[in-house]
Amino acid sequence: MKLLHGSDFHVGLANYGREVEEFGRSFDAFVDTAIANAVDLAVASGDTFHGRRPGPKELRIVAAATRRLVNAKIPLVLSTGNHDGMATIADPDSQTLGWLDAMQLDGVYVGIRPMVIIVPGIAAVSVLPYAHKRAVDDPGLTLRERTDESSRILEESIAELSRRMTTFDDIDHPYVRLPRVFVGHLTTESASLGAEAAMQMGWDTTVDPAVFDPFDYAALGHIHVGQQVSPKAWYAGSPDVHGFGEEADDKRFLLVDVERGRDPIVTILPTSPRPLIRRVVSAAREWTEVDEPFPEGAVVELRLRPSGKMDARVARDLVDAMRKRGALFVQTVVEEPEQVRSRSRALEAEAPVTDQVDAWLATQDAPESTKARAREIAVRALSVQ
Ligand SMILES: [Mn+2]
Repeated sequence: MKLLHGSDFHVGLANYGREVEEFGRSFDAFVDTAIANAVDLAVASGDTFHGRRPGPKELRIVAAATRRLVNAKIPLVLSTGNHDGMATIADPDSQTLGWLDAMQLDGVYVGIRPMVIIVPGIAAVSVLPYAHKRAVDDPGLTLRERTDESSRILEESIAELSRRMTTFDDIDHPYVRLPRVFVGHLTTESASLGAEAAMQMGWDTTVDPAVFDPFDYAALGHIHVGQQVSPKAWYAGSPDVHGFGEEADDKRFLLVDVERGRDPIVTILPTSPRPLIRRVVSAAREWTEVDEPFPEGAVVELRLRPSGKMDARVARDLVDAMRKRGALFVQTVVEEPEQVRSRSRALEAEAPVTDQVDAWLATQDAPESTKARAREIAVRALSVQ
């Protein structure tokens, strides 16, 4: 069985001069790729929409693309993400994708609650909607205990879904040969986070990726850096570059060959996100100098690093020159001397997560034992966007 796995489309996001349609084109490309590869199943692992109240353009884009999959007779399974989940916690009627579920389109399965979906002749699919950690908010527990407790509940929910599938193990069961697929939007303990995500420190529930071992493939969403986290579990990542710090990440869909009882065979299909590039113009150079060419339509972050007072007109000329060379959008950042000094600090986006946590803890006034414990929790519970 061949499936196409995409995730974190964020249709509705429009930043750096980009239109809503741009992120929509990635969802269209996902459908085109599914049809071109004649897959048996398409899987979108959450955050299809960027917001819980998608506007008419976003709805139209997703509805039209979904219709094309229906016409091509390719089943589609969607899970919900943190961006397009319930508007009200614990109220399934407030699910962003509720309208799509209500339409009951042939072969379109929306995971607005935990469920095992039988896609006839293709796969048995366990879907787990995004589980918000606030759903486990026992005020009697410490933050550490709450984080552990929500991880335990999440792992138990996944184990329960895989247990439900063990009823198919009987050799005479009609579903015994069906590949078992998991679809969900969550963080795993071993995943490396995106540069942007690493800067947004917070608390998020994490699961041990070993919990996916009973499945033949786990199609994960939430972390925007595409990666494999266990023999069975992969993040497709976002097909678009959302912001600076992730401009060097490879963006992709995953074409996956899944059979019952063996590890998945995954082929990475690169997407074509709009290039985001950084250009630093330092005081050591002439202000008017923009000698490096960049791709047509690029979003450019122009970092000005003046040693003295900067002439605003010169900065404007630089932006104009970049636009003439084909930049879609130029964001100007003037680095203050303090920022220039801070560049060497570990809080640089390129630094490993542990260094960033250490750098932050170094600024905190707390006993070393508390810091050590905070470090341990922070490193394993770093949240993502
Ligand atoms: Mn996302």
